[in-house]
Amino acid sequence: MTKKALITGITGQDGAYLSEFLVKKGYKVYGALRRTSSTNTSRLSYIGVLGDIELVSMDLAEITNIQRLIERIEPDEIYNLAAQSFVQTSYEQPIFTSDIDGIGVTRILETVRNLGGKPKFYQASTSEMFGQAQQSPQNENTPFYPRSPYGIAKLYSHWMTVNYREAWNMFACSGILFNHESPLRGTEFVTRKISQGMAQIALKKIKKINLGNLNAERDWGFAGDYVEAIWNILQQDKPDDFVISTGENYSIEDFAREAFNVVGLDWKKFVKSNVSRYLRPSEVPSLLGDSSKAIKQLKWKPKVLFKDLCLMMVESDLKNFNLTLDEAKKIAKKL
Ligand code: NAP
Ligand code: G4F
Repeated sequence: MTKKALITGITGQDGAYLSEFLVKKGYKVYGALRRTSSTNTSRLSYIGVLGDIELVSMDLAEITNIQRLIERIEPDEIYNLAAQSFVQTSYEQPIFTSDIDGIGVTRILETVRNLGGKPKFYQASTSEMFGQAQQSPQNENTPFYPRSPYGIAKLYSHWMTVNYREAWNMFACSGILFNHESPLRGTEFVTRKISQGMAQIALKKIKKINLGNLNAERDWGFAGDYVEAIWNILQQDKPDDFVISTGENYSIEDFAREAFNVVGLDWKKFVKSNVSRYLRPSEVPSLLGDSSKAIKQLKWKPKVLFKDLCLMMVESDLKNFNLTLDEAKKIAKKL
């Protein structure tokens, strides 16, 4: 029988990659999006799945909406990817972030519980929960120390997911995913800001990219690899939580160097650092994941690592401006 999956946050980066993955596996995919003033299904079109999924309306702020939708669809699996996912914004909108990223998850969990706990549930937990990391690398047993309203809201929903599993015997799991990027990454996140900015510099549209703290380190993987792990987590015999990461970390400076290097430019000439509006009130200095459990139990491992990820993102952003890598390299020689 065809399996039914409900993906919240369908318009986001992971929503696009996960829906592509599930459609290929033969799932009937329902993609939940919230009402906005203009349609924002561009990632789904870009990846070519818009026609293969059914879009449904759902906002994590509204429990009646969540209940009606889940009752009607009767999904086998729910992937909760919806969130206010930008850490910087969570300092400006801590209450909204807590409501959507924290209580919003409880709204889904309560709905599933009230319906007899049938659909399997995946929660998009995050390495941001490790925050001021208490040990390195971080695994499933590392104590949490979130440093942002986003990280704190996500920690609440992480523990709620654990609690519904233990208290109500639900198949509720979390993937503790480290940063994962792609050509579909939001342009406010640092990797995409750099790859897109670099393409704009090559086209002489801008002269510099303004960034914040270049010393922070992240364990960056490719979103296309990570959605495979997400699906795998719900296919296990027992519900559990897994750290998903590459096991390598690099600084923001490393990313800028590598991205500019792709076209032969020296990043130092084109990046302004420590721009105050991009500095975090409480920074997460370094994240590095240990995915031994996922490698062993899920038989999962990342395929795209740092250098290839940089190249993929730079090439894609150049292409968005109708530039090939060779053309960009020629232009770069004159900059
Ligand atoms: P993203 O691109 O920012 O997508 C977030 C999605 O959530 C969007 O579809 C957004 O809709 C939706 N959303 C926001 N508020 C909502 C609300 N009130 N009701 C319903 N939907 C709402 O994020 P992503 O990178 O794909 O990440 C997916 C999930 O994984 C998020 O929960 C994120 O926190 C988590 N995560 C991400 C990473 C990472 O490195 N990417 C790492 C760990 C965990 P709009 O398009 O309408 O804004
Ligand atoms: O790209 P970022 O905004 O990602 P951040 O804060 O690590 O959060 C992302 O990963 C989390 C997983 O750990 C997810 F849960 C979350 O949803 C999101 O996807 O910033 C990365 C680092 C930070 O240390 C930031 O201070 O880059 C530093 N940075 C330096 N200059 C900048 C900038 N970040 C942004 N966004 N913009 C800058 O100009």
